[in-house]
Amino acid sequence: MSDQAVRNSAFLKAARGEAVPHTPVWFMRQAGRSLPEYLKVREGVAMLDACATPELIVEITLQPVRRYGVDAAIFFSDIVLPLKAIGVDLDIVPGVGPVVADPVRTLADVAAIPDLTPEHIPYITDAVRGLVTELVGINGGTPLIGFAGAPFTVASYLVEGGPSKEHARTKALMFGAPDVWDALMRKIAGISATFLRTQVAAGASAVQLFDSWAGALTPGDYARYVQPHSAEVLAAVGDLGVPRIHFGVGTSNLLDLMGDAGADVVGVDWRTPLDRAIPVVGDRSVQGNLDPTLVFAPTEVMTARAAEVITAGRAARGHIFNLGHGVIPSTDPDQLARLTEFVQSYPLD
Ligand code: 1CP
Repeated sequence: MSDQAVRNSAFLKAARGEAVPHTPVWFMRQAGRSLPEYLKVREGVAMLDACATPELIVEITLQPVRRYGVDAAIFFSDIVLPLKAIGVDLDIVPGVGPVVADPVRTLADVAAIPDLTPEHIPYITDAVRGLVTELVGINGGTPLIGFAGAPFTVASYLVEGGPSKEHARTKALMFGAPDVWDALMRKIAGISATFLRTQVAAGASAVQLFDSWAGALTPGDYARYVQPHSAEVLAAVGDLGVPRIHFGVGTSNLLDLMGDAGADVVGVDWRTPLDRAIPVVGDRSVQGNLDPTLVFAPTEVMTARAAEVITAGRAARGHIFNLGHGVIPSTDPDQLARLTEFVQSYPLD
């Protein structure tokens, strides 16, 4: 078992578009509230404190790998962790999400946000190193996915001050104050790029850029106000030789642009059938996209739908099975175990 084994894992092969021994599978938010072992280690520990404690990061990241034998681990952290690390006054409020004390609205607000350096996040480097050492010995070598928030999605939390449905203030800034918008997006792009580079430098084998809320945009606005900045983040890790996954929710009209931003793999949510997504993303791999609520259906209904996803994924350059968005906290872990087993043992042709 070695780095070579990790490089030859089904997950990385699919990401590179090479032949795979089985369809690789992992789940967005595979660590977290659906797991009793997660709830146990998080008892009395605030989310952002957990994200700054290497032993907890390692343990929580490994929990779903041990339980399900998924084909990749995703680093346990949050898209707002880098902001916290540079001193932005924010918290992750249970049941709500990230809440920012002083929302960013002006050029002076943007100028007051420091750039991120690896020295701000030594616990990230330590945790990635610890994880990579452990993961090399799990299931013949399991890759670690590093991640960051894309500029638009992170900007939404900074500008709104918390979770938002409409992203109205964010888009008002984008439309009404393009100079402030541009400065903010450049600032976040630099922060996300450093966050990704730090994880890869410490041993992460792939990265995922989460632009969860990009689906709020028209293709024209995405291309003009957002894509160049996400492209900057993806380009910043282009020399590191790791596959880049680019994911958003409700992005059926943006999949080509998200691919063109510099992705090797385009993440697709469950609303867009893969047979529609694949011609749009062209010569890239795809990741997705079972409706996350199908785990609440009878097992044979869930697996029948998973089979459809796998079959449709065959037309892509490479396919990584996932849910169309994160694991819903009330998900039964035993259903995810059955789903993992089903995907990994599904005949190749
Ligand atoms: O106390 C808790 O358990 C809080 C719940 C929680 C968890 C488990 C939050 C708060 N973040 C996380 C971890 C997390 N966040 C991971 C690693 C876990 C894994 O994937 O196994 C990742 C990749 C994220 C990324 C993240 N955070 C995204 C992008 C992914 C997505 O789901 O679209 C987003 C949008 C966030 C913001 C955020 N953090 C937490 C919540 C509840 C939210 C969403 C709030 C909202 O609806 O706006």
